[in-house]
Amino acid sequence: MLDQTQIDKFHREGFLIARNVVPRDAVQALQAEIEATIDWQAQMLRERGEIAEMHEDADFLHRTALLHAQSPRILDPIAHGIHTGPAIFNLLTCPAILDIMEQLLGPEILVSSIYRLRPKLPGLAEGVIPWHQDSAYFHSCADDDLVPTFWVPLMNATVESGCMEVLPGCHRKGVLRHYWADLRAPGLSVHPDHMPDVKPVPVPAGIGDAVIMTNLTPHRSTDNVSSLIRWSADIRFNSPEAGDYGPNEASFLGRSKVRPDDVITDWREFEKIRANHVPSVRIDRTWLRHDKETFLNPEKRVDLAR
Ligand SMILES: O=C(O)CCC(=O)C(=O)O
Repeated sequence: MLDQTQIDKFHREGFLIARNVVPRDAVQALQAEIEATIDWQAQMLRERGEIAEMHEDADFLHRTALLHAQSPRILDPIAHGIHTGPAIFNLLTCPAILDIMEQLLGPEILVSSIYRLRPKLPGLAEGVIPWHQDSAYFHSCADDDLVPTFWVPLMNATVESGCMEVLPGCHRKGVLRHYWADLRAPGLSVHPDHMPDVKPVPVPAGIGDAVIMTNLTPHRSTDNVSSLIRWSADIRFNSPEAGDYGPNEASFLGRSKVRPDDVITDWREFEKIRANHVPSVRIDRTWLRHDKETFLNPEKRVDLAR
């Protein structure tokens, strides 16, 4: 649980580093589930001749990078919210996390459709995430609602390995203008002419910690210049009032006083909900591509900084 000082700081600055709030066994179980998924994918890729060396002795912080050097498809089963399983479900519904969300959102809690596992591989340009607000990716129905991100490091995330960086206090500025930056992995970036003039704050975090941010908090993560994979999970929550802001994937009820029978308690049910989801709305935002956008000072474009 958060104390009142932490809650006040979260609302004032738009982010909070909460220490020792994620049970370590939940993190360890997710690490093991990811390792098993990567191993299964590696075996499949070896059978297809795409991977020659399995690197079975390499650990969680190294193996995926060694396999990725042979085939980028090693990441397919964990990319873009595809991964389901008991450990990710247990993290998404972890009582200690939902208790904190209840403090921020009240008793009706949807586990957001948008959750991601992120292996930021050492030196890989695709892992660089430019300054953005999560709302820039969302349907605008949630612009006035709080959709906290709970960013959970699955290792000791340092500045060197590319931890989160935030712009404090800027969540009060509404949705800033973004554009589709020309990076190796397509990503939205705050338009440089609309970038708040605020000093960035790096937020290193270790196992058990969480970085909690609002959907309007500008944040980014830079290069991983360490030799370790920076593993993290970003999971989100909202009250039902926020509407279907991430219609491409399925959300589910994580806690409820009004509809307790509809709360999902079994990971297999969660897996079915994710697999059977049919998008019903289209995201209503249209940001310009880097080649169509205009810039007062083109040198500040992040896509030129590759
Ligand atoms: O983990 C990262 O590097 C980026 C995470 C992020 O942008 C997010 O959680 O919205």
